[in-house]
Amino acid sequence: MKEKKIVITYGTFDVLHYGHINLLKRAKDLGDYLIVGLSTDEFNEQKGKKSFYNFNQRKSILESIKYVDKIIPEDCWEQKANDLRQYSVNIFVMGNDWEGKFDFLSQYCEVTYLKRTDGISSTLIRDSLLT
Ligand code: C2G
Repeated sequence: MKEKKIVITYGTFDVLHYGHINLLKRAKDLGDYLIVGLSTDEFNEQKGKKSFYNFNQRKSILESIKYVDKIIPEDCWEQKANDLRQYSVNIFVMGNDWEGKFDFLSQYCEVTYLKRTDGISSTLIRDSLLT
């Protein structure tokens, strides 16, 4: 029985769009099981982000995405190393706007940065809807 390759990624995933989907699809394609550490509303404040949808709304949207197998709350910067151990993660994935920022996690698992999808962001969507 082949060991399941476990992939994890983290983010706010507000106003879900094809850039997020692109990231989630490629992350899942790297393994067999994808965990998403979804930023809580409180952690978003620490990140200086105010999401349009609250945590439960963002969670229910992500749960409907076929690439996502499990969602855990992300409520601090420091939890990643514990998460990687707790869930026996093989690959940590982030968009390359984070390039290099999580290399310290390579002591626990493979760290991969995937190209960010150009031309789309939750902010762009929100701003264009407001004009
Ligand atoms: N992303 C992407 N292309 C976009 C927008 C986002 O590939 N056009 C990727 C980001 O690089 C990130 C993921 O989608 O890997 C989620 O994006 P955000 O919700 O903006 O995540 P962020 O606020 O950067 O939070 O501890 C890590 C943080 O929680 C990451």
